[in-house]
Amino acid sequence: ADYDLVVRGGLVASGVGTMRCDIGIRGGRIVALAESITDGAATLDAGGLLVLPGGVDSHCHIEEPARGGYVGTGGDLAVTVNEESFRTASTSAFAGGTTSVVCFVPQWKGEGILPRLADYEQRAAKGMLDYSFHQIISDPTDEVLEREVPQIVARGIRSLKVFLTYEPLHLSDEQFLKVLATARRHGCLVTVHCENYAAIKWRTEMLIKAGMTAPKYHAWSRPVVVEREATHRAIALAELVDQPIQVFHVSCAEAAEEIARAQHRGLKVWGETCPQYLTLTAADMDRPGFEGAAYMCSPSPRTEAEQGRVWEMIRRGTLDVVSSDHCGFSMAGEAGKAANGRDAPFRDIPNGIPGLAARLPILFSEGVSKGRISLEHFVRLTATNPARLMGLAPRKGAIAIGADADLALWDPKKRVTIANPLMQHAIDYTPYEGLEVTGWPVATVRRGEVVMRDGVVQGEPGTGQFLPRGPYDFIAPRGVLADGFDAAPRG
Ligand code: DUC
Ligand code: ZN
Ligand code: ZN
Ligand code: ZN
Repeated sequence: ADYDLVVRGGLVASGVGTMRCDIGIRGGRIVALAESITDGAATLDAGGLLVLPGGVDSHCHIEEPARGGYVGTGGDLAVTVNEESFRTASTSAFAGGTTSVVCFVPQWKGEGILPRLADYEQRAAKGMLDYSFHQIISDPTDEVLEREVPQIVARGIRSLKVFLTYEPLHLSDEQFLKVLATARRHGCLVTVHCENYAAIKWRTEMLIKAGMTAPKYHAWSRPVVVEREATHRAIALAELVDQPIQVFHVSCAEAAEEIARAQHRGLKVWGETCPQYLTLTAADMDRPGFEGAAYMCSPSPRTEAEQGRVWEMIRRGTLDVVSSDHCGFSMAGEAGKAANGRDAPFRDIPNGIPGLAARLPILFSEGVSKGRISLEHFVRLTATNPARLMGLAPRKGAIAIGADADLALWDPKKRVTIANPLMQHAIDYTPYEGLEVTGWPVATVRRGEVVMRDGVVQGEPGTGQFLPRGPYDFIAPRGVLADGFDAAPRG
């Protein structure tokens, strides 16, 4: 046979449109797209189905040892390792049609980055998903910036992640500027968690003093204005350095409008949002006792009206990537949401929700099935754009000759009620339990191998590949400098 696998009879979707064709796969890659291909050693029947590029989730926390476990300001620094392993994350991703991720290598204050990277590389190699890394910078010493960052760039890591909030992670403006300058010198994208640290800390202290400690006050501690301010500041500092950035998990129109203004000025600023900002609200955290913790993530989910405004910023193209920000903590047991007790104040409950498997079904259903966005826009948001912005294209994110054969075979009419067992992750709940969706993946192909069929995940642990990234256009600075003085020359 000419091909290892042929996908026959599907409607193949790309970021620019759809076409009816067969796909010939050899050696894990797409080598033919034609009206009819018959000579495959194996055949996958896609009749009546859409064939989408496998999802690219460019923002997932997997098996990430976090000091403080993404608790709010003030909590103690107990270490929680995010419960999802690369193996369970792979199962979950394949169940939901996603085939590659970009996840986070931690840095802890007082440490360099290389030892933890070596440990993390070993963990990641045990999964089935293809993966790339963002390097978190929480302690930007000269040693880290001048000696270690060039080494991780040489190893194919092309994005740095900084937090403007969280006690053990946040950077001062001066530290952030130094990271931006380092990224410019060495050719990395900088991704940013934008919330104002001091404002959240102050409000949190006031709320707790007033006895307002239940999970729902998490949202009160970080209203829209703290996100808008930090987004504005991140953009301003990136403009000063002439360094491209992506603003992570935009939850509200006011922050998105800061991004839109920057884009209109010609800056290389991109914005990402997540399914939780399209389907959950702050009211979800208003449940008896500890239950509200299940919906707690940062930024906080907002209101239904805000969800509508986020959709509008997606439609306009201001927000051009939808990732999951998968960061799972189980509700039961002592390692997850209850790490600091079931009556802990909201400040001490780990932030984050699982969403790897739910991302594509929710965005397809709420977006395409409900007529908010087109099918090709869905493909751009979930695969093509994240692959391009992260430097994974043309290998990932598109169905094209020469690309990896990563596919999601999708039944656009299948109606499913989301329930935790369908997520196939290690977390004991999903915040989307009971949500009815139209459209569901029926098979997932990773580099030519069928790794999920009718919900049954296959695949050998240890087959996920690291995706090294080289220099690429999106991360090249514009060369526009205040007063023409280059404070961060490239080299
Ligand atoms: N937000 C979360 O909700 N979890 C992980 C990190 C983050 O920024
Ligand atoms: Zn974040
Ligand atoms: Zn995150
Ligand atoms: Zn250098």
